[in-house]
Amino acid sequence: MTTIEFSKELKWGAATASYQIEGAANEDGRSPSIWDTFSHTPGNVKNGDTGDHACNSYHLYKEDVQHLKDLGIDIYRFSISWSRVMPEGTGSLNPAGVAYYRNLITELLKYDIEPMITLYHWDLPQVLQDKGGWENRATIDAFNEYAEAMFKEFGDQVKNWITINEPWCASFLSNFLGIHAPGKKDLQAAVDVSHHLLTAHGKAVQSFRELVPDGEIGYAPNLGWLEPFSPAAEDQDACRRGMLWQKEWFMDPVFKGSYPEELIQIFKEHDAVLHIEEGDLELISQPIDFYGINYYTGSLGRHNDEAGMFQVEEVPLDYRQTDIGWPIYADGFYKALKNLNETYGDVPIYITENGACYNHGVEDGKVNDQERIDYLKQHLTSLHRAIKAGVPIKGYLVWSLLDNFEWAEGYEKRFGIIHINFDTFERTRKESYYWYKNTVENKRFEIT
Ligand code: JJW
Repeated sequence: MTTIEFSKELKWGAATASYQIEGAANEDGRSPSIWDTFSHTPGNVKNGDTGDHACNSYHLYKEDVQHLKDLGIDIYRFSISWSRVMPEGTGSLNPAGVAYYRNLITELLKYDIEPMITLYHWDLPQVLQDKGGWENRATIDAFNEYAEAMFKEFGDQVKNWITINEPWCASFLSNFLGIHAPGKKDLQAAVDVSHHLLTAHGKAVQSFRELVPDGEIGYAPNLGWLEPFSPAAEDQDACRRGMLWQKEWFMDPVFKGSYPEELIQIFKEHDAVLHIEEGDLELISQPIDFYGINYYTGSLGRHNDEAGMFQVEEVPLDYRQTDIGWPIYADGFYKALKNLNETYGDVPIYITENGACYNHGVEDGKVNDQERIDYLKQHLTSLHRAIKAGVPIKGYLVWSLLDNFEWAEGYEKRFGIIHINFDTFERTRKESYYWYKNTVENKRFEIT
């Protein structure tokens, strides 16, 4: 038996996002977001699922906080629905929307659970999309207006903030690959969106320093890990290009004040130009207090002429994958963290998301999701290795507290440590919930 033990300082948490859990899409003055439009357009989401009802957390938040309390965690990461609190995208606040988050925060603080707010978890108000969305620089100012309003409303009670979640997904997956809202397939649009998201991040950080001087703010890029298939230069190069797209494109501007030249050139060869205005990179590269990493998967990568813009083909290391088809590569988690620390220095890191999709159902009142427990053990072991290697990890947040609306995959793909019956909204704690509770309480687990 082997024991993995963490220090008392490491914070533990769980994460969710507004559109994935709240439901109440048409209640109390919330306006539609791009995800309402996208999910209601046939063909975009598996089984025609939408976030109209989701987990109904808008009404059941007190029950959800009880599950958090019993879990014994330190931090709950959730996101604010921009269109719920500011239905016109800019301008006046919707009191009912603000009250929902105020009540949630109050409930969390009652049990000493620290709130961590994500400002943008992909649900842009549709009214702003109608004016060009993130392709339009005006959305940078709109985001800042919304962010400032939230800092003023909640900055006294909430000290942990994240500006943008997974900018790669919100730009390239959404505007180049067309898989997420708004569902475009336009490289130029995606490049513009990526830069505007980062600029919006920088501008909001600047406002935060004025409005919440005692708080901490960061952003949460997602990345997988591509390990070169062989030491051959062509495999190394292919992986470098693949990682540049996920990592350096979204992190060099923040930590080095520049975009990777090699990638600017590759985009140019595909007729997409990076448009930067004066002052953008200064805004983007302001110091942040931490960054979040969302890690799920990784592969070996090798050169293949036919494999897209970056000529990198992914080869799974073994045949195990989670129920969403993502290869399991816990070693990549360690390698990614170590590499990030070497590349960007000792900026504190939260693991803002890590978890696994397994679609177990309820049997005799139980959900036996041993595979999820195994996945968490493997990844927490990698995390422990990274901590041992000197990477400054502040906390680990599991994705997700609840099964929820998994974007283009709909409700079929389940990431929760709590099972949701999407007809009755009944919550059932999975075996992984009890395992995580035990791990959080003891700061350790056993590998047998
Ligand atoms: C990539 C796969 C084609 C969320 C992707 C699809 C198809 C070339 C999970 N993280 O629900 C990445 N998630 O809201 C945030 N992260 O393309 C939180 N990334 O490629 C979770 C989906 C994702 C993806 C999904």
